Amino acid sequence: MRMVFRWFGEGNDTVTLEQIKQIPGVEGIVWALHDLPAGEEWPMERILEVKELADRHGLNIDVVESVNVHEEIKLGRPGRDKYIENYKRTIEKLGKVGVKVICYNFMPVFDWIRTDLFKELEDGSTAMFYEHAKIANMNPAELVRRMNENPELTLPGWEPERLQYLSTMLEAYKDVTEEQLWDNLKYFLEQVIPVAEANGIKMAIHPDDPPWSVFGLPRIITNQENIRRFLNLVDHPNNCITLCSGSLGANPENDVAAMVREFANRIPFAHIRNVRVYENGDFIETSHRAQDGSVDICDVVKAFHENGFTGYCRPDHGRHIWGEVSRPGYGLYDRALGIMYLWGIWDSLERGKRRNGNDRDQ
Ligand code: DNO
Ligand code: MN
Repeated sequence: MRMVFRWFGEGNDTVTLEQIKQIPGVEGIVWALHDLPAGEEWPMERILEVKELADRHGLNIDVVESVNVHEEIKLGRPGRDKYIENYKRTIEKLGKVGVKVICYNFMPVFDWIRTDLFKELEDGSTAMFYEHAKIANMNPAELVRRMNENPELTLPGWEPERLQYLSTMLEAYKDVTEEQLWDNLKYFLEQVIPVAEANGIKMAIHPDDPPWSVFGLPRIITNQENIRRFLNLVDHPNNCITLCSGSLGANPENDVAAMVREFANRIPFAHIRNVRVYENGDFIETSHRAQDGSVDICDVVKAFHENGFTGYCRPDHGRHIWGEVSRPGYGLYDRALGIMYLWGIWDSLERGKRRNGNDRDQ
């Protein structure tokens, strides 16, 4: 298991590269050019800037998250070919500087959705929270109207430029079925996977978060069966997934460890974090510890270990603790604690394996 840490870039993150380097066992940053709009080809000078900075701190840049997919591609519109060409050029450039994994997602319009970014917990820490009824009862058209009148009603994680096009986008997706989204994903993969292979890169799709349809928009990377279907769309070793235990774990029907066991050879990158899921469908992001949430993190790590996992792993989100002020979910403290928990499980499994091996030798 190779530990990496998401970093949003100079001037765009409260965490420094010096701090990241001091977390035990962290070897690289998970990065992107966050200011570039989806669909644009990434300039080589900008990529090299990040590489030089990371090199100077002894960190690698092997994992990129995300090269975002333009909506025209997800919508399957004729304009998509131009954006797919740009995507291919970006893959080639990233391959040249040694990137090994590109994480992306195929969620229409929105990335992850939460209703509260700083929900207070009993111990005074705060975490990201999803209130099921709030989203389920929201009519998107009504929502857009209210948000336009009242910008503070905006839901967290919604980028301003997306908000602007929100009504147009919701309208555009009105007739896009799940089956069409599958077709559009296949079309995209058939073009980019050969380029990824030629450049030594694994494309790793991130599951939908939460893993169900929101605002009537189709969502397809949601459960074990659909991930199986995804991997068979283009059955190729470079067509892979990012296994995110927190996203998939928000649906209690998802057995995350079972997914690790089934898809092990197609998981080059893992996000390991915990969520506490309530009966009414609400969920909150908790500490990584198995006892604190609904996902059996010990079993998830064990499943990776059993399969000799040599891919990259990051702790994904954390709570906000000890008074730290950071971007939601991306503080230093709780993610660093999460890493130490993951290493604790991993290292004891490694010791156990070695001990058993020695026993057999004697
Ligand atoms: C949620 C996060 C996501 C992820 C993107 C990847 O679990 O990891 O925001 O970064 O969906 O494209
Ligand atoms: Mn994730």
